[in-house]
Amino acid sequence: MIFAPMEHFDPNAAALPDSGIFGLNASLEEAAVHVLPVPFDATASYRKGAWKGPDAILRASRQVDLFDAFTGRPYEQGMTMLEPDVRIATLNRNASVLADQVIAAGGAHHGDPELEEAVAQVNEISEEINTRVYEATKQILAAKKLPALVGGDHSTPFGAIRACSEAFSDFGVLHFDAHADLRVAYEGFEWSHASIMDNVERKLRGVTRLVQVGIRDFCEEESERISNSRGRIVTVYDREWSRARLAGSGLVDFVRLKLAELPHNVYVSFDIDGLDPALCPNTGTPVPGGLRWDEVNLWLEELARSGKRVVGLDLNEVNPGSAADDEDSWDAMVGARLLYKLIGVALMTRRS
Ligand SMILES: [Mn+2]
Repeated sequence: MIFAPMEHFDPNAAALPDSGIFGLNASLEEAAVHVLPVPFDATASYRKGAWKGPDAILRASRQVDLFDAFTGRPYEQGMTMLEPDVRIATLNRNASVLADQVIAAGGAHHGDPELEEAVAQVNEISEEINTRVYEATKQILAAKKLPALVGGDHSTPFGAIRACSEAFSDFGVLHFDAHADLRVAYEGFEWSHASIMDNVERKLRGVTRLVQVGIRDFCEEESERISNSRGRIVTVYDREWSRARLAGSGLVDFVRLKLAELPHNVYVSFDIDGLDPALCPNTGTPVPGGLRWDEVNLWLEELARSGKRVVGLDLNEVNPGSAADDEDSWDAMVGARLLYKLIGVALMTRRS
């Protein structure tokens, strides 16, 4: 494929159908942002399909307007989506067959040796995904690029968060989600999408603080975990957020106070189900409530103004649903716009 050099690129024109992410044709060297696709959703416990997220977002991204009233011209710094690691598709197929048996049985806690073996194999595959994502992210960081992972389910970014936590000191995670994701080995899967922040909190010493936003679905154990975390986990429950909104309180000040809890270097992990499900109707585990589009923009724009530095990010659980292959789904259109905003904000924070 022949790439048009960046200086001949017209940001006002329609994207070519075979162009790269957001219609850009930046080379690996030119691009400040390397988008890492991880089409894996084997531990999805409810509705499958997030493995199709990277491809659906790539297609829908060509429709996103490149000029943004807040972030300006982030495209000028170049963005490219890396070729998917073919091994991940194989791992996803193998793990999904095994995981489906376990999920259908309601987990492997009944002592059934066959199910226990299936869980052990899924855990092994997840570890391989973690290693591959970790190595890929380390390479992106070594090249001084911004890593932006696109899942896949929410188990996929662990390796990316690990790599960033090792590369930066004074480091924390800003986590948008409907779910607290603090379950210990959900359904027996050590690396479940529902356990990502449990793994981050327990296994990554470099993560000094976790700030969660949009949270409205959690179990009692998770709630106690947050309360007993001595401030290491700061959870902005959706209930608290919506009450502030309904009371007409100053949401800008509210957001600033919560962002001030983050360390200087921030990794943003964005599960799209943190949004109102009207914006992501096909996501794996939708929950009523959540952030409206203008509200998520408020969070991200205040993050850009906060003086913090975004060193890595992910967008996960975007499921295009049953849209035909030649038709973009609403979920993917929202996902592509959200990804562009996340990247634009991250680039703004790296400039200073
Ligand atoms: Mn979630």
